[in-house]
Amino acid sequence: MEIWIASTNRGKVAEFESIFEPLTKSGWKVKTPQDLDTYYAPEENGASFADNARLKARSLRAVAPAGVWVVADDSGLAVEGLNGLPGVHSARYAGPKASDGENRAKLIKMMALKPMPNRNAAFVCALHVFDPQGVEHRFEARCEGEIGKTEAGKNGFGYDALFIPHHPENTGKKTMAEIAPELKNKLSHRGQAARQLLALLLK
Ligand code: ITT
Repeated sequence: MEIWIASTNRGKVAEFESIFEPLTKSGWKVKTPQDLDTYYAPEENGASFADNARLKARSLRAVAPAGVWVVADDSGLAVEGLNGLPGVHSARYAGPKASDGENRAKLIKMMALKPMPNRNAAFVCALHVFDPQGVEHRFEARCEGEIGKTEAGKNGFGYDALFIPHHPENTGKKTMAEIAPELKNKLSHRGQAARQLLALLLK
C-alpha cells in the first residue's frame, strides 16, 4: 500500500516519514509530489487550516495513482497576543515568497510592537485524508506553548526556533528547535494528528 503526502515542505515531509516508520516497516511506501511530474500546489485561500488541508488533498488526489492513500497537512502558529495571527497565513506571514527566517523576524517584530504581549500560542495541524476508496477523513491537533523572545536552536523548520512547547517533558523550557526531533514528534501538533491517522492505517 502507498500513502502520498501532499506537501512540498521538506521539514514536514521528514517528520511524516519518521512518524510513519511503523508503516514502512510493514511494507508501505511513502510518496510525495516529487514522485510525479504533474502536481500543482493549489492556492491556499481557505478560511481555516481544515479548508486548506482539503484543497491540497484534493489537488494531489486528482493526479496521484488510483488505489492509494493521500494526506495533506495544513498547519501554522496562532499567537494569542496577535489575535490568532499568523494562523492560516503562517507560511506567507512576511510576504508571498517569504523564507522561514523572514517569517520569524516578522513575528519578533510584531510581538515587540506591543508593550506586554500575551506570548501564549499554539501550533495547529489539520490533516485531510482520502482513503483508497475516495472516502475523506479529517484529523486536527494542537500543541500549546509560548513565543520566545529570541530565536534558539537549529532543529526543525518554520517557527520552531521561537516556539516553546508547554509540556511536562520539556523541562528546560527549550524551543522546538532545541529539543530532539523524536521529542518534537511526540508532543507536536503534527505528531498528534499523524498518530490519529496512523491508528486508522494500521487497523
Ligand atoms: P505545503 O503546503 O506544501 O505542505 P507549506 O510550508 O506552505 O507547505 P503550510 O501552508 O501548512 O505549509 O504552512 C505552514 C507554515 O506554518 C510553515 O511554512 C511553517 O512556517 C509553519 N509551521 C507549521 N508547522 C510547523 C512546525 O512543526 N514547526 C515550525 N513551523 C511550522
